Amino acid sequence: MEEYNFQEVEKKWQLYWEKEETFKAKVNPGQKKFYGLDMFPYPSGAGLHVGHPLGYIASDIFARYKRIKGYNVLHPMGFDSFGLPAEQYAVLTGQHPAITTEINRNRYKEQLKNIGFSFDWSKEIRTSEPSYYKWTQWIFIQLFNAWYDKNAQKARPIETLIAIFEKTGNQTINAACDEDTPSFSQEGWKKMGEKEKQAILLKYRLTYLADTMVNWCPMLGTVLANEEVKDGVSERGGYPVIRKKMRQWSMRITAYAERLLQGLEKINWPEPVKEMQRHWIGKSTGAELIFKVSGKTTIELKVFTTRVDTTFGVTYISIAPEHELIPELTKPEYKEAVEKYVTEAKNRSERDRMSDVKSVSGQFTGYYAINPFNNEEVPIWIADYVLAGYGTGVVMAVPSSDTRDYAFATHYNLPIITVQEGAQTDITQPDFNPKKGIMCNSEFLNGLTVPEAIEKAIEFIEDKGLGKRKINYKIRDSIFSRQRYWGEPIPVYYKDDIPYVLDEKDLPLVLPEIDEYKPTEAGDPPLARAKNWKTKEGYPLELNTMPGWAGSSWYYLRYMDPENNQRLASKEAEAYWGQVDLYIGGSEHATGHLLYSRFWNKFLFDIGYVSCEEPFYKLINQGMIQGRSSFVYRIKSTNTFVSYNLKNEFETTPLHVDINLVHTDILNTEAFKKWRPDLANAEFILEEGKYICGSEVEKMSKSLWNVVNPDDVIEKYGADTLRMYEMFLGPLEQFKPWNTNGIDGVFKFVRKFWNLFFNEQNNWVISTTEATKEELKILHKTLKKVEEDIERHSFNTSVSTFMICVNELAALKCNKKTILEPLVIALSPYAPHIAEELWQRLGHESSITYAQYPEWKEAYIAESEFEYPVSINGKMRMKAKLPLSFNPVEVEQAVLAKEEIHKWLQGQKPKKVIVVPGKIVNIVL
Ligand code: ANZ
Repeated sequence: MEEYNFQEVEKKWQLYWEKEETFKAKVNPGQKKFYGLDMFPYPSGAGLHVGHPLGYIASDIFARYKRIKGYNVLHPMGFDSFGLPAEQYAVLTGQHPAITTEINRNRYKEQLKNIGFSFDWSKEIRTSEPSYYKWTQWIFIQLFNAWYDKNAQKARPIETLIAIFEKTGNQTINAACDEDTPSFSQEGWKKMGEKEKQAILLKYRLTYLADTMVNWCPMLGTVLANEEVKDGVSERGGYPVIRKKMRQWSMRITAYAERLLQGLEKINWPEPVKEMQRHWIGKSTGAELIFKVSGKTTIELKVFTTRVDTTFGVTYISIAPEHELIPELTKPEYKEAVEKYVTEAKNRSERDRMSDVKSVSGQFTGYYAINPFNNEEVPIWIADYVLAGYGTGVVMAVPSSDTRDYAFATHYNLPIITVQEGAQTDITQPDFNPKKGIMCNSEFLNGLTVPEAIEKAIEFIEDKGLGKRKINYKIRDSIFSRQRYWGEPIPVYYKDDIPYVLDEKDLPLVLPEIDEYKPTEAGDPPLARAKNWKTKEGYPLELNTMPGWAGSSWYYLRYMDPENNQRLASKEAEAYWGQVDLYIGGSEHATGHLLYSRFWNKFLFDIGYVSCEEPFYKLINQGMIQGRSSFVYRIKSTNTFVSYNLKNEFETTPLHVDINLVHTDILNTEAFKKWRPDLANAEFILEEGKYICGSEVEKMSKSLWNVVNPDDVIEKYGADTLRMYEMFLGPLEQFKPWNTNGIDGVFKFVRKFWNLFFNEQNNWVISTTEATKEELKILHKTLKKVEEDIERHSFNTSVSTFMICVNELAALKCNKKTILEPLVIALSPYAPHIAEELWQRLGHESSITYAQYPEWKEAYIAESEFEYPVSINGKMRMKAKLPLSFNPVEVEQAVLAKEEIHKWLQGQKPKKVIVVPGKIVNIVL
């Protein structure tokens, strides 16, 4: 029998889809829409491995399913094509990153096409194309020209802010702005010169230049994000990193903190991702409380606390090493120690400082603060667990209630006063004494729960003027400047040192050509190498570029209308496609990309360019496919390798071996010797004539030699098998090892399905005879299960349902059109190539893509009979198969009429017969 020629069939349909533009999506207001999106890849030099397409396969199945369910589907793909690896390669080789990127993108595209995805390639975008980043730059300009009105809870044009300044200054305004914004009146504003005015406006703009503490790595010549720094050195390369103030562009994401938090309630995302975002936004409700300083009437220390109710337990105050009051707050005899401490502490990254509970460190200043609740003096310390950028940078330390304060107090022998949660009883006075500033809470906070005590304590301090209620967010504004080449130029020029944005008509500001892709000797970013990097008028242009997340923060919008050069997407297309209905991608983007794009989307919503406040309605994080690495064991200081089960007799070092040299754990020793020159004369200690390798499940990575290339799998088994197999591996969200053992089963399934349509001579044998009840039941229960599973994104169970179905139909030798044709449609999202081929052979002229999902009918599935368990005096004794249509009386009669029952009744007459229809029969004797 001739076998199903998947290679030929798959190529045929891939070409057909391309030629016919089968998946091209057009706005069609009369039809319901579905927007299914994948996180687009960065085209790296290594190409795709089988782990990458896992999510793409799932979303493709869903997109194809939605089409046969009658939806107009937008399912695009593109490339996040700016980025560091191409730049680093360029630094090393001089090869322009655009060239490397283009080569990699072509390879990715080809690999993706081989898998048979239903992407609308006419909508492909690349973030590094000027026609794309023109709009990334345009968004930057809009952010620059906007401020955030906290009363209206939205972004507004900067002109409206200027108008307010001109009328009333900034004293009545409720806006998101820099901490150090000075207050000025209407006259004050009018008196300012252009430079001064611009400096003030920068403090309000949604993207702004400011001196920010950054992690600066002199050797790499760039700023690093917190997560790129470990123990004071760069994660890549291990170069020293210092904390340094630099003038950087930032995005005022903090203005949107509350909306980013609230918006999470309106979207269908995995709870852990929402929780990570909540945590990242870090809303905390508490109070600012004022501590006076003993002997320093000029200074008041404001603390932020979430637990005002514990103020009685305060035994010291700690302030951040960066706090600007430190010089003033240091007694001369402590000056030297304080300065030394401050220098050391500043160089530790925030993350280290927060997480390192064990190695607490601090320095006493010589001054004391006064506890406003009881007038006790407590020492003022500098401690690096206090962060400058959070709250007020000053903490009232309560060692009895807070673990970090406790560790610190124990370390430095500071007192610990035990306070009872929410109820402190050891104070004698009944109430606040305004003269002495003493209060007690025996009647005041006693017996309350913690939240009640906090609430009451806040009311109390507000009442007495000791402080006020305060909400803080942990989220920081995002630094937006990168000292790199391969990113979007920031559309800014400088006049008199003041930044101005380019005119929109001058966009895109195209990345200039430069001779080398690294910083200049003077330490300026690579763009400083560009000749004539100036505006037409001769003003110098910005040298920093945008970070990797800029282009990916809005790409889902561009797919809607990628060729538009008037707008980032036409109103019509945006209104129609709206929100992404299903977004599939890795969980590593939980707080980066997924937060930034929500922020930009909300901003674009505020200025009227998008119609949905949240960009992604449903999110699924696919799990990772791990690799199965193979190991050989080299006997120490020899070139002899010992087989797995004998290795304990020697002292060995394990060595990753290319999995292509290993088959079912047996090493191809000849190929191994040719693998690397140093192995040419390797010797082996075998077991039963074979060299057995060890194995381990690890991340799939080139460096671990465990990468499986989808091209190879497709070559051997076909894309349909790859698609179904990836789904079959387990639930989409789970992490799971790639294990080719099961792939044969899926491969057989595909051929078995094909064989339902052909006889042994490979002749088409589809019959038009009417289907039997049994066949209909198999079909309809399959359709039902598959539909229910796919709706809840359970793809692995759908695949096994198809397998069961095909086995059952094969056993019946079913070749009826009325059964097989609907099945082909239902299978088409999973195995689109074979489905197209059979569909065509079934006599259809157009693609199966737009067939209609077959409706399943309960009537065919419903069981007509039920096997009742019959219990007698509580013991199950026999079974009775009866029609489900019987009423209880009929069931009772039928059971009692059974031959077998007499054995159990032994002539006795039942006292009672209880029938639960469709469930059980109980006989009481
Ligand atoms: C007294 C107290 C008692 C506190 C207690 C906590 C527990 P969240 O919830 O994260 O907002 N804090 C305030 N500013 C800080 C800073 N810049 N760096 C480090 N810690 C700071 O935490 C707020 C609490 O963290 C505040 O409430 C303060 O300690 C501390 F049983 O005040 B608390």
